[in-house]
Amino acid sequence: MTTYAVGDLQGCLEPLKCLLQQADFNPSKDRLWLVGDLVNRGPKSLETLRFLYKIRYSLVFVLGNHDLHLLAVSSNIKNLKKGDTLHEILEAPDQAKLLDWLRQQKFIHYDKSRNIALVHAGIPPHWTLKKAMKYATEIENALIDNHIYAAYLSGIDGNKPVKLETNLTGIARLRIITNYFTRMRFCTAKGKLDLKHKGGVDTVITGYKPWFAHKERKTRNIKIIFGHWAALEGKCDEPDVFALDTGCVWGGTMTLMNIDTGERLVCHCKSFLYCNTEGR
Ligand SMILES: [Mn+2]
Repeated sequence: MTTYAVGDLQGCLEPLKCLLQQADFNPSKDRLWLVGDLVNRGPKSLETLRFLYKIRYSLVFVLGNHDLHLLAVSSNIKNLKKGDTLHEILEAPDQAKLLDWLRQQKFIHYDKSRNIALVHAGIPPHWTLKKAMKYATEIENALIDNHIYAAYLSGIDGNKPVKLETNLTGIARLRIITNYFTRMRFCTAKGKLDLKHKGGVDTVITGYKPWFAHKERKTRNIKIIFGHWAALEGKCDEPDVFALDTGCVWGGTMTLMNIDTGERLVCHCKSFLYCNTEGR
């Protein structure tokens, strides 16, 4: 049994299949971890979800910002945005089954035996793993609770507040926790977010650093696998932090990593003519 992790799919099914074939992936034996953003901007969001649903017992995954956007759009809570490629899912006869399944997923997965956490964007530097697990539960509960679901999804857009203050309550609290897990790139040592900059690690914002680069980061005792940040091109100099988004949907590559050996396989997405140059 081998466990692999793959970067952001965003509806790019052929590159995923290419990687699974290269790895000789067997769903009855092996396991596949996904960093989230399974859908949107790419060409085959519906087929990707259907493919993953079929092998759902072999999967572990966390939700990304695009997955949350899909849930909001499909519940008529939000409108489609320019560049969204979610139309097919919204018209699919099996959408309820697929979306229900998405709704039940987590924002962090921690594998105790390997001491590895899987998240979409990251874990802010001032949080311990224990805190991250606790905060993730708050938004996971909001997602599955029929009384809070609509309010949660309609209230999570926005860049404020920039920090989780302990006394913060209500939708603002759920929004900042969601932004940490699904949209974070740069922040201060105390977890103040900058959600505007999307460049690489050399982007200079005074007082801010990539979330993983803070010296006093409280998760230095665990391994972390994440996606979301295509500008990193899969490179992260921090020991035990693994960036897997290599920008497939933007004409880059898709990356699959054996989580025990660190060995990586790459599929060049341009060969599938799925290069998407629309805005992110
Ligand atoms: Mn993302």
